[in-house]
Amino acid sequence: MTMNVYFGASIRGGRDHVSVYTSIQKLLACYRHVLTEHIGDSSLTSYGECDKSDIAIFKRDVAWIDMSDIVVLEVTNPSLGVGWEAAYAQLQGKKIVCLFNQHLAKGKLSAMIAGNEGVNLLRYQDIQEVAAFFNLSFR
Ligand code: 6IA
Repeated sequence: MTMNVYFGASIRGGRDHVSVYTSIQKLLACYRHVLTEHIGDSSLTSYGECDKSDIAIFKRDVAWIDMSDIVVLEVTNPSLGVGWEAAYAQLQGKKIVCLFNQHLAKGKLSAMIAGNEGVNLLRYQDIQEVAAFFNLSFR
């Protein structure tokens, strides 16, 4: 059976790290079906995907989290939506991986992620570390 991954990262919180999201999404696709292909799409700006209402986006994303076997969140750029997704996924009992890039971060990671024992947190310096982590976790 195909295993689904929900990959979340900042959208309205800012798209500065979109190239990192694209790389992570490509890595994830080697192991799982990625439900959220728009996250690494460099053409999606913080105004993007205007053809869908916020209500439609919310309902679709909640349904995708419900369908996922694992939720992977890139949390370097603070995002209200990603924080909400982490809390929802945790309450649903999903396995959660959070990725925090120590080079790109402008501040400290929220204690609600950093201090959360229900989250598998990888503090990484470069994409090779993420690749090695996925290789170990998803094989
Ligand atoms: O608060 P943020 O926008 O940074 O929240 C980002 C998170 O919420 C991502 O992990 C997404 O899964 C979800 N999300 C937020 N906006 C969207 C969206 N279109 N499409 C899909 N997922 C979304 C937003 C378009 C909008 C900028 C007009």
